[in-house]
Amino acid sequence: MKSSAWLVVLILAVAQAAAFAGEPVPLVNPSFEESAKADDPKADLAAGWGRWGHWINRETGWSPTRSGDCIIGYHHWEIPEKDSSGIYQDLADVPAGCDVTFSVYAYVDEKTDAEHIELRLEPKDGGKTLASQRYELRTLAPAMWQNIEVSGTTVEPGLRVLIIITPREAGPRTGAIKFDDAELLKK
Ligand SMILES: [Ca+2]
Repeated sequence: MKSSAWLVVLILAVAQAAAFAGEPVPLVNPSFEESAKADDPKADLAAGWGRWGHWINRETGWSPTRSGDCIIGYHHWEIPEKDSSGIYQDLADVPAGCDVTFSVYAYVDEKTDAEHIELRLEPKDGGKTLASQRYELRTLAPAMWQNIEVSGTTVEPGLRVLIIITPREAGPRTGAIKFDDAELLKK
């Protein structure tokens, strides 16, 4: 094949990859480096993110991180109850009828026996689930950063993205899960 033909093939492949990848929608503080408290850089709440439940904290001293110095750490071994914990962010600048993919990197520590991680899409400010993807902990390889994602389509303008962890049904519970580098893409 002539070199110009190879170039055409390469351009088409790159264009296809770009179309598949989608267009980034900026998240606030996707790597969790920014504290929610201006006077406390080590605050356990990340700027731009809401949260609920037990022991899901921004951590400034855990390792490994995937990027930067901070992550979200889920302290499964310290969870006293069986209800879920999670974080979420609302985005105004996503149009109605938009195909989106939300992803984050998760690192499951060895011997973590939580039930599952759910990534969910809801309307902005919450409401009926638009899409949900559940990852059973036992199906995730331990001790490595891996990308997990959920895809869906908005109905109204705006979007809420959520990361939800369900602990083991009954204690004692072991292990921890780290999260870093969230991303939102739209088509
Ligand atoms: Ca980070």
